[in-house]
Amino acid sequence: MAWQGSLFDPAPAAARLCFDLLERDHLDERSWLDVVPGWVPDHAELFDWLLQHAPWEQRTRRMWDKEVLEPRLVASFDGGGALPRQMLELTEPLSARYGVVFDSCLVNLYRDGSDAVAWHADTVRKRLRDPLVATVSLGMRRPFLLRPAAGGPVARRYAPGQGDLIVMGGACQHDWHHTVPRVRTATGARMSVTLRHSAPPA
Ligand SMILES: O=C(O)CCC(=O)C(=O)O
Repeated sequence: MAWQGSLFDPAPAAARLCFDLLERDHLDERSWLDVVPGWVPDHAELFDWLLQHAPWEQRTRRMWDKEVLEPRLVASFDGGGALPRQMLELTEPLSARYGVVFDSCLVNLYRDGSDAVAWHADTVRKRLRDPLVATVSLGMRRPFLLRPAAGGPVARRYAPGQGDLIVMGGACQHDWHHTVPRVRTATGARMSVTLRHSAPPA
């Protein structure tokens, strides 16, 4: 594939996988977002490794009476076997900090500005109350927006990329929706490494 992580600018200087720069954004009294800029300083290497080694798939979606291509590629490490070392390096510090075992990983590749994901909340909310969803963004910065699930205007606009970490927590998956919208100009690809847990906190 033609995309390369090393084409992107370096991330802001931060200690690797360290939470010192973490800031919590309270969306409301029940929901929050933790943001750590440059959590993975060697994001370009991880981007390139995933591009080469992740089990990429082009999934389809049923829309009305038609099967349509999802506008992104996805790769699932769904806990059927042990996660690869590169993923465990991410899940172990997250599990230690948040007190849940992050045991599955879905990676999304937005090849250009026409790849996107529509407004939604993650389906893990149907199985777990107040699930945590951690996302490491690699490559190009793309808008990441949030709005109340009940409707209303966009309440938050982030632009994660280059190793930034965002953790959605509290009631975020119940009360809020998020999206990575299409953008007319995107000069490179973005990857999101999304990490989830399958059991509630011990
Ligand atoms: O790419 C992202 O940051 C969000 C991905 C997402 O929401 C999903 O795959 O459910």
